[in-house]
Amino acid sequence: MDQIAFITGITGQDGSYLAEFLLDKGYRVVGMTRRSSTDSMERIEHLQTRIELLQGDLLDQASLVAAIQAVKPTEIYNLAAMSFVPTSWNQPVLTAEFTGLGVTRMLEAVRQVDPAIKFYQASSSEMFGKVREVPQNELTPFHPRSPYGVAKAYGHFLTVNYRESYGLFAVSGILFNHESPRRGLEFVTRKVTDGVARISLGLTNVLRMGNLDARRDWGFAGDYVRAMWAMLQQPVACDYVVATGIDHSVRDVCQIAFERVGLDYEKYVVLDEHLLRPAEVDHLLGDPTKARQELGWQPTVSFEDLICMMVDADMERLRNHPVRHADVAFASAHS
Ligand code: NDP
Ligand code: GDR
Repeated sequence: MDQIAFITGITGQDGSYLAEFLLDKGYRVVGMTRRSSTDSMERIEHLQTRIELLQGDLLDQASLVAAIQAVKPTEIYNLAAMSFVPTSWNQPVLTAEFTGLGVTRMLEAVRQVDPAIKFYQASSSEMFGKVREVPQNELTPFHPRSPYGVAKAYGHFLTVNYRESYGLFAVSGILFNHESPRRGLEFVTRKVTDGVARISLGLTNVLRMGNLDARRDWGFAGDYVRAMWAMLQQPVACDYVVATGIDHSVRDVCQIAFERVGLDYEKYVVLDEHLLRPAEVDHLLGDPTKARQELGWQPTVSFEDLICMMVDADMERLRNHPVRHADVAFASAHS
């Protein structure tokens, strides 16, 4: 049978890598995009002739049902969400609608159209929040620390519940932070690598940061999409933690990124208290043993290589394109 993948959130970081990966595997790939007055196709521009796009929105049940009816996918990857943690405090209701209830709408659409469709839900290490144990595995209890984390926990349990209630092949991938040159500019790794490139090119001389002591388990997004696919190829649906098993601090990100261009981060990084979060997740470290054993999954890019890859890509981008000063203002005001 032909394999057809339907990806929500295809214009995001993970959607673009997943689309590339599935195309290489011979899938027909259809992505869902929401209507916008501006173009958000930057990450999938190079795939435009190989993928198909359909309009739909996680807030609109009928649009989801219609899209799934039209595409008849064998697999659905639900990657769409409001994914930036700080915004979830400013827009908690909308975050719950997109990131939480959006999962219910997708699962209901699957049930209504064809319960044989395999379903992947993009869950998050943010569900562990104020962690109960280190490292975190599939059995670690959740204690989310932001409206985003709470919404993701709802989506996770709903996915498990639809599997148990209706026998759907529905899996929840509990992914730890993963980054790339396509990461949104407001997330910490990309904010630092973009800031380093701007400083190195003489476009600015300061990088305002929040909590430098927060620790995360960071990997490369291109590796993580392989795990999403592998979960849907298992004989039995279940949930997996995907992580490198190695943690670093935000300070480490700064140090490595600045060193890449021969600079000392301490001369440029300034603490901005406005960037501290109402409730912080201090330390996330994943235990990917189950993914390694059952999916045969392993990361291929080290933390150091990831940060250097991102610095190099931002240097290249900013050298080649005229700088929009609005970008700088936006980044420092909002992230
Ligand atoms: P991005 O923020 O890069 O992409 C989010 C995507 O969701 C975009 O394509 C966006 O579309 C789409 N979207 C947002 N709201 C809606 C809506 N109402 N209807 C339809 N589409 C919508 O996220 P990532 O690629 O980094 O992450 C993918 C998923 O994985 C997310 O669910 C995220 O929460 C989760 N996750 C991510 C991790 C990471 O480290 N990257 C770790 C763990 C989980 P548009 O372009 O129009 O804005
Ligand atoms: P996170 O990612 O909240 O873990 O969520 P982010 O990169 O935003 O923050 C990581 C840590 O860095 C600290 N930090 C800063 N963060 C940002 N954005 N900007 C700053 O200036 C800054 N200074 C310090 C934060 O306090 C935090 O501790 C990401 C998202 O992709 C989610 O969608 C996903 O679910 C989780 O990863 C796993």
